[in-house]
Amino acid sequence: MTAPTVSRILLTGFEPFDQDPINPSWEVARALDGEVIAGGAVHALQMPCVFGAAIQALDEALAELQPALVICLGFAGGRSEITPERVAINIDDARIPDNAGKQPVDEAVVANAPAAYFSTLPIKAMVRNMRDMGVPASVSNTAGTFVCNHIFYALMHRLSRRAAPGVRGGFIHTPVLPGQVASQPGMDLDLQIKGIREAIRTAMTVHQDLRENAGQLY
Ligand code: PCA
Repeated sequence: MTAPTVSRILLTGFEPFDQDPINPSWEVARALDGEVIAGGAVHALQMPCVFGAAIQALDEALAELQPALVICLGFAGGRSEITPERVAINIDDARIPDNAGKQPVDEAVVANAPAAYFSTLPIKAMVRNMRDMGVPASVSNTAGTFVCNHIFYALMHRLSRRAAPGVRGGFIHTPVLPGQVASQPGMDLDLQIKGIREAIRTAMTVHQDLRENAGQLY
């Protein structure tokens, strides 16, 4: 008898940056490493917070794993909810240097490529399902212009060109942990892990996203 096939899910998180000793996005990814969620085995990968090098790490993981689903996580200081990102833009504009001291200003992530890509994850269903289980979540319409948007754009560019059709991917920002930023309450790591597990389960099982208002006036 042949063993049932388990597809692979690539789940990335970032190393700490900007003098923060911890990056919650990696803590969440590594906690889920090895779990099987809706028939997909999670492979966690820590990404360098470095322009260019992060894309290289992503490319190597895509080639090696041939995942059926790719979700990149990053930390968003200042946010208190889990925020699936709607759109990646083709620009690097760094307010602070990355971990290698690089600080690009108004450079394309990929030269001569489209201005933007939408996430192909069911972002509204993910938010709905996370909220339904008590995890604060909302759709975000900007992933910024630092290394997170950089890797999100590179991922979507690659997936749009891949020979294997139907590989879905996108990016989710994770919020601050309690105590990480003095002025913010933060979200417990366990709750963040629960939310991302549900987001992955949703991405594995919901093929048509909800048509539900998640717009913003500004
Ligand atoms: N957050 C940064 C880069 C790495 C991370 O975890 C960002 O939002 O761009």
